[in-house]
Amino acid sequence: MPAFTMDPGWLVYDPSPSMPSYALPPGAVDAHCHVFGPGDEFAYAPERKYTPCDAGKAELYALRDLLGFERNVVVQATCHGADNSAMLDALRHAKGRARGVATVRPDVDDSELALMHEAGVRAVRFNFVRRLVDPKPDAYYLGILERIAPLGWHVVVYFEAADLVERWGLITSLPTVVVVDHMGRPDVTKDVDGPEFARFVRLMTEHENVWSKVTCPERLSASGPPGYDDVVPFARRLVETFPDRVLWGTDWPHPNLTSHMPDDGALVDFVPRIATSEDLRRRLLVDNPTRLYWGT
Ligand code: 0GY
Repeated sequence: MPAFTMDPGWLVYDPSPSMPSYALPPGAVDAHCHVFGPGDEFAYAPERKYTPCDAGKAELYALRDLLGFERNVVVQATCHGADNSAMLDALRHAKGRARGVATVRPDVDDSELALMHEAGVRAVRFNFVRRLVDPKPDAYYLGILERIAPLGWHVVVYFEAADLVERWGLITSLPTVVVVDHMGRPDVTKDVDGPEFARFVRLMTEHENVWSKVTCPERLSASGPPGYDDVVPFARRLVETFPDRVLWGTDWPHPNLTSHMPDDGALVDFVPRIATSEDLRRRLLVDNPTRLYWGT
């Protein structure tokens, strides 16, 4: 018997994705992906809101090689809470080809932070999405910020469009680079020029430390596969307006999808539709993540 049983109805990642038609440039980084367990080796957190399928480092790095990425940024998933063991183990087996984004609590030991840095962690994630975590007061996040300041780490934030209004003060007060997951989860059935997305664009315009991942068409789209056409104008707007502050990643193994599981090869083929020149694609896939996570 496995230690954990995935949630009923959980959609498992595609075990045999297609080869993308788009050939990724040398040095391309998958800047948003996760590892789940395996649960027998790295237990899922008692406070988790979901139990996923196991999806470990071997499968992640096989996907990296198949799609043509050179590096990964492995983001701590909420099913592991603040126990970063699976993510750190993935980094330690990547031979320098992976960096990490951790979840920590304000009382984390300095020695633990130092070990994480050595393994390749360069950021913490503040997650405000209520179906994934129980919300905490702003002071909690500011406590974490104090702890990571000596390490020079940045902050990755995950919120839904409505949370941006509530957390605007906190998010705009962060003194580090702030990377927003999945464009702040816009409602892509609304107008790209409407007030909701304008608020997000204003965040990035007024705060030059704010970056965005132009990720997850499969999660944001109402029109669905294969084209995820409704997501294109949103992602393209950010890529063209902020070409030096955007990142892209697969989001493998795609937690909590309910309608369909994407083909990761087809997701790579989405990139040329949102970054329409070779220069924009090189900045999105190579230059920006390499500068932010490898410092070069
Ligand atoms: C994502 C999105 C989700 C989940 C998590 O850490 C997580 O559990 O990030 C989601 O359910 O929207 O970025 O993988």
